[in-house]
Amino acid sequence: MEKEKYNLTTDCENTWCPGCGNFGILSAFKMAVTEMIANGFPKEKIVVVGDIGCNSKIADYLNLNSIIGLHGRSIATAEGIKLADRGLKVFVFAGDGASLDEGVSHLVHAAKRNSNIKVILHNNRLFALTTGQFTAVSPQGMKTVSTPFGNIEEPINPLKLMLASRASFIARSYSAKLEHLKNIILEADKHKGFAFIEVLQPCVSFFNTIPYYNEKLYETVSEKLDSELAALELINQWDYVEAEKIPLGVFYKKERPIFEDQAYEILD
Ligand SMILES: Cc1ncc(C[n+]2csc(CCOP(=O)(O)OP(=O)(O)O)c2C)c(N)n1
Ligand code: SF4
Repeated sequence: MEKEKYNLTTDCENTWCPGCGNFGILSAFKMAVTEMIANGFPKEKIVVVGDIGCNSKIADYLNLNSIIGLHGRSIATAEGIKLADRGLKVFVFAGDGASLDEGVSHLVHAAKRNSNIKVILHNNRLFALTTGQFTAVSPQGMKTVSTPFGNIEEPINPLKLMLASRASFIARSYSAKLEHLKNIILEADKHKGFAFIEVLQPCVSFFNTIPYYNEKLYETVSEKLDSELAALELINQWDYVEAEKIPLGVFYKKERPIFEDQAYEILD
């Protein structure tokens, strides 16, 4: 029984491409959940909300309560779950296509209302499952099946979007840095309020960013976590165009009233 408590693996066949960054996210999340369970949190009260796409197969590979939402709508589903039972830990896994294109309004409004859910964004910078169309974070000039002459548009910066949307926890990690990602997931879990974790996740089949990230990424620790200006300085080190270095870490953290708690105050 004690052993079963820690079993997070399912017998579902894994269909990710060998070398995909999603494997690292799955491992880091399992490590984080193992710590949560070891610290006494009941496994059955952890909920995984998947979206649609390669990333969201993670829900099939985790022996946890889970639900797959509609494409771009998983954040709304997660908010409903958290509102129904504030005792649950609710983790959303979604791609950049889902959260920065189709469902961008859900992401913005969940951050704005400070819903106490944790969003883990698998940022591979394209729609991978459907064979690599461009998204809001694809580089300008990138040729994909939907931009055969090169992407005309400039990418948005999701962390700046989150800062402007009043997200109370903003962080970035890398799918190949398991310990770093695990620690950030645990920090997001402890944070009381909405948490956004961007995970840079190479898609080895359609946009292999591994050499680029291995050269540019570095880990940093912010001394002024509650300062929007300090966060912006870190975020601006990489504005999704060429950069000297790309920082990883928690960039912003500041507590403010939680949506669900305020809603229950009205109801009670
Ligand atoms: C509303 C809607 N639009 C489009 C699709 C088709 N579709 C399924 S998966 C997918 C790509 C998913 O890309 P992303 O969210 O970035 O996740 P990834 O596959 O890259 O992990 C698309 C466009 C869909 N299922 N529903
Ligand atoms: S297509 Fe890309 S994101 Fe999808 S499983 Fe393969 S490597 Fe991973």
